Amino acid sequence: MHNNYMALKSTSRILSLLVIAIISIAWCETSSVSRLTATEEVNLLKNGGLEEWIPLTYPLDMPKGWFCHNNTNVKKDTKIVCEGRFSAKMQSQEKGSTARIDQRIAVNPGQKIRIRFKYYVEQWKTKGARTYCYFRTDAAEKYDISAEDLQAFYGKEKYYIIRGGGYGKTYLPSDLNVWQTFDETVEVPPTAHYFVFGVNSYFGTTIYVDDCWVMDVIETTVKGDVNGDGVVDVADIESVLSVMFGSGIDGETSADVNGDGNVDISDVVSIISEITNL
Ligand SMILES: [Ca+2]
Ligand SMILES: [Ca+2]
Ligand SMILES: [Ca+2]
Repeated sequence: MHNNYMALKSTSRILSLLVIAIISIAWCETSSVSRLTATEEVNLLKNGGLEEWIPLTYPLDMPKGWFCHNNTNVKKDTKIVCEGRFSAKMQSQEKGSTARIDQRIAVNPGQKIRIRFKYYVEQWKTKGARTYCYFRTDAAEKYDISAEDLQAFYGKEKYYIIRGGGYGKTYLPSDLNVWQTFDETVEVPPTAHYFVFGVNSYFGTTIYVDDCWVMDVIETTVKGDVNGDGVVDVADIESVLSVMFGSGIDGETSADVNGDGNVDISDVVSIISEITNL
């Protein structure tokens, strides 16, 4: 008699949970919390839009906050501009020095940084142009992390984000007369505390650079996103139910949405309140 009573109680509990779950799913079917995993759009570069120029003797203006390897090769341009009023025209001489702009920022080992800038190739000669960035253990030039160490850390393909034209490309693509976007994300290597963002133009190549960003990539976990797809919706309720009723999912710890150590109907309620903002 006692056993029957316990079985009945257990069955009715499961049935009531199922009823709650079905109601929950029906209620949330059309709602979701949008993706919150985001890249924080704060530019770590100063004057990334190349809008501020320090007037020297014409035509030797300098972009504020930037270092120019040879400022006769880098000029403020008002005609071929992607963003704002000005861009940097980088015109290396055919038998002269590389045109280069660069800027150093502080970073931390393990930090993920997104490098994004716009470029426009007007003339392409021999080697063309590429990113040429450094990581430094210290602010001083002599503490550069070597190309060999960077290649070992990133692997060859990814290394070209730092010295090249992006993932797998040794130089920027040579398509002429169109603004293009470089947009890649890399991890800061261990021991690196400074990153130098730089672009080089070689041997008679003329490119324009504008709208330069280096961003700290912040990956946030979203409360209630049990299946980890970046969205809180009915699929997450189903994931919690899978854990509750034994079939399981990958990474079951995330099913404990309210963090009380158990995976139960209260976690479903927590997801519902995330979705409905209650
Ligand atoms: Ca600009
Ligand atoms: Ca989800
Ligand atoms: Ca819980």
